[in-house]
Amino acid sequence: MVQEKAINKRLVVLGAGESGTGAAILAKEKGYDVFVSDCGTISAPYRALLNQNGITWEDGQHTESRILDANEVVKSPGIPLTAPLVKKLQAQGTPIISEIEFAARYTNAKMICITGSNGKTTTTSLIFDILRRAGLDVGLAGNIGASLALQVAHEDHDYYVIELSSFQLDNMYDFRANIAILLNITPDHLDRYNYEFQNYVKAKFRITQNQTKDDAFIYWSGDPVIDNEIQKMSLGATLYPFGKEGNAAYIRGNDLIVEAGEKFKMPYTDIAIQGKHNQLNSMAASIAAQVLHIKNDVIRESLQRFTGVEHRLQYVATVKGVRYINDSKATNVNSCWYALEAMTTPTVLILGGKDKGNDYSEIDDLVREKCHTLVFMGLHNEKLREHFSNFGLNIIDTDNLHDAIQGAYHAAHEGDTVLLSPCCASFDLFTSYEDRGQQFMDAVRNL
Ligand code: UMA
Ligand code: ADP
Repeated sequence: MVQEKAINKRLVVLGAGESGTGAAILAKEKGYDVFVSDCGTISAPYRALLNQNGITWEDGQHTESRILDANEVVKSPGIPLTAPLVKKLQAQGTPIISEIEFAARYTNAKMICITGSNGKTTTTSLIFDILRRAGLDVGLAGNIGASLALQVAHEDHDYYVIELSSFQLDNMYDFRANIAILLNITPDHLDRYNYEFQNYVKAKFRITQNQTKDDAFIYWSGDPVIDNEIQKMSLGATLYPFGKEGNAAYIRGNDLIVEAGEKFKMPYTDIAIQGKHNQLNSMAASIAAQVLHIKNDVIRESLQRFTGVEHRLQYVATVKGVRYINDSKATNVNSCWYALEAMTTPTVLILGGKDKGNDYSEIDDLVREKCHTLVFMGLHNEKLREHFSNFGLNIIDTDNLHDAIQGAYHAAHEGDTVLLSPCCASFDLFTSYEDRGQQFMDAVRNL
């Protein structure tokens, strides 16, 4: 643990959402002179928390003179590195760190960190479930919703299972993950990385920085991007690849096999979360558990009982013989690929939203194989139209959820599946992917 001398140190926190508010509260507790600045409107619960803790804040603006005077800045992950103020801070050499980096200075907990383009939340939640079942004192933190900083301030745990986004990793320097998991890397968030995939790849690999041989790096060996990057690097951690026979975890015949500790075997059909992607997530989680010396019986029980997280290939209802599936969290093309891959009936696919620089060709083959109808749901469907119009499929072009669901409902036949797996962010029509998923489920239940 690095214990900084905080007294009189001027710390500015940029952004007062979940991340920034948590960082500010921890900083105040540790004796920093804290100032929080948010250019939007700070929401009422966070404002109340800041006030309760006697923290000075502003919203509706970033007062530059005060911010540029900081000794150190904690930046919320939603603020891009290209923001003019961030560039000014960088130019004058002010250290800018993420809330996770800051919080980690004040805990001795073991850190189990999960990143990847897809599967982070599922794998993080599954590992959390295993650790809790094993009776460990564990917190769930990071990109999954709850800030690490607030937990460290209020209820420090022995272990943290932390979902890390590339945005959080961008500003991490001294942080060391005891267990780092890299699930996969496919294009996402390219708008934040100057449309250079390699910049995004590098951000993901920051999860391995500072690791030593006492730490574990668990990664999918079947991912060509990860494989290529590993060839170029010298990694300090003990490596636990998964996915191929002979790795620390793999599928042989009908069995999931894990060999990072005492050999563990179970039929993969007994895993509660289904689909090839969830087999991979289960491998990563099981290796992490074995590295932590958790008993195989506990791992088995968790894999059998953990039923997944909302908005990820979530069954909603069957209406007139048609199954409706909510995969609203599929906010990039690769996650939609796995959703389509898991479909076992003819499919009506609802997709569209805020495009993040998508290349839809990745799903071409599966769309041709599984879908008879595509429903576009977004304010800017031009790219979808251009890409899919010559596939010879039934295309329904909409700009709202009501029309999209009605279109899907009339196009689907008994025995089909209607799948919401949008490939895109939700912000053109909805406030979040949760809002999109919830509205979809409500509408389906009202059909
Ligand atoms: N803001 C500024 N200045 C700016 C831009 C924004 O002050 O130039 C302010 C906004 O007005 C707002 C605040 O910053 O009040 C929001 O900060 P934020 O967007 O970083 O959001 P937080 O509530 O702090 O949540 C963040 C993560 N959000 C993002 O990365 C966008 C949460 O991940 C995370 O759970 C939380 O920290 C705690 O770690 C959410 C997410 O959407 C789930 N993540 C992305 C994803 O999964 O795709 C990466
Ligand atoms: P993340 O937190 O990385 O966004 P989630 O677990 O929330 O990951 O899943 C997001 C989407 O990706 C869902 O549509 C889910 O079905 C799909 N998914 C889950 N795991 C994987 C994986 N290992 N590879 C590809 N897609 C996945």
